[in-house]
Amino acid sequence: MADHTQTNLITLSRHVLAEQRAHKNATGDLTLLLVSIQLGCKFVATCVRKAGIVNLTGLAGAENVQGEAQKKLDVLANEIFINSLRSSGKVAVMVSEEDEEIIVVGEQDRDGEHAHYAVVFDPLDGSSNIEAGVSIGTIFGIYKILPGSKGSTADVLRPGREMVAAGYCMYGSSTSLVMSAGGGKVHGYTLDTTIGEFILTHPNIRIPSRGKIYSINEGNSVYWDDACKEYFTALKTREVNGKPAPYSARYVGSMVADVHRTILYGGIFAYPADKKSKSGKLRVLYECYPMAFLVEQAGGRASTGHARMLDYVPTKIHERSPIFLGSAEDVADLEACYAKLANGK
Ligand code: P6P
Repeated sequence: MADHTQTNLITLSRHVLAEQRAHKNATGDLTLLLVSIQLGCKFVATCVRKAGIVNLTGLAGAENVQGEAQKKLDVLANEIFINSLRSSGKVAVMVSEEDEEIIVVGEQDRDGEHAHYAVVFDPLDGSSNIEAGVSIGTIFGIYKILPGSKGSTADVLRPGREMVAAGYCMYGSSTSLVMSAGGGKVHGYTLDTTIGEFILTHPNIRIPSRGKIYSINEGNSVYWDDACKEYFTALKTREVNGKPAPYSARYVGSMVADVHRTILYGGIFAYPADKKSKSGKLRVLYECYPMAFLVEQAGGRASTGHARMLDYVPTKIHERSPIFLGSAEDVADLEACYAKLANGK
């Protein structure tokens, strides 16, 4: 919790405003949008915290577009974010993991030409872990809509490098919001529930150039391609000065938790394409892109294995992609394995 003897708390709202002032021609629209997203995260955090008590973890009976049983918290989180984004007046179009089609915001909910953002989000990623009390999270990415657009899929079927901001909120032992609006700056905020504010706790996060941890679901190793097999075997059998020096394995199975640890400690997180998941499992728009954006802004690297993740252009809003992200040197080593495979060596 924030030290209340401190009389100069840097809240998320204050910090985002201060960052905005550094951009002379800033309209303040992105600031207000990020503040709306912050409200959604606070609201979802309270729902997650009380889920076990008020039996929110049970199945909602419905199924989401992925054909997965939708849990009550998923439904709640989705509605909360749609409402907080719509009420900001800054959003023209949204894509949610929980909705098959894009959500075009009605004119009555737009603040004129200030409604110039497209937001893609996974309202509650990792929700299959809810009952186990494992950290879960919200992931979001923000584009400026194309000139003259009224809000359509064209505003989001674009390279992730065109995003203007991205972030995630992890509902774990504490509630941590990590986000970036570019400029090589990634900041982390922790929710102080006693005052209901996110407090700046991790300014200017930088990911180590190389780590000592790898994070992948080894249960899928029978399905891996040769590049993955070569790379991860090398991490487990590596030696330093003739002595074994393997990387440690850490895998939560909740992307927000695994990526948060990777950003803070370094190393590599991977969800590859394999014989079972031909395009990988994670979704381009609202899982791969926001995390790749954050990792790059923090000085790391994010790849499909063959190319920069943020250069990929999706053709469908729920498209999947393989993804490898983390410390720049670790991801570069992984890409070298794919390059060898591609060159038939
Ligand atoms: P697997 C959670 O269901 C999720 O979408 C991500 O949060 C996580 O990284 C991945 O799937 C885990 O998938 O196949 O390892 O259980």
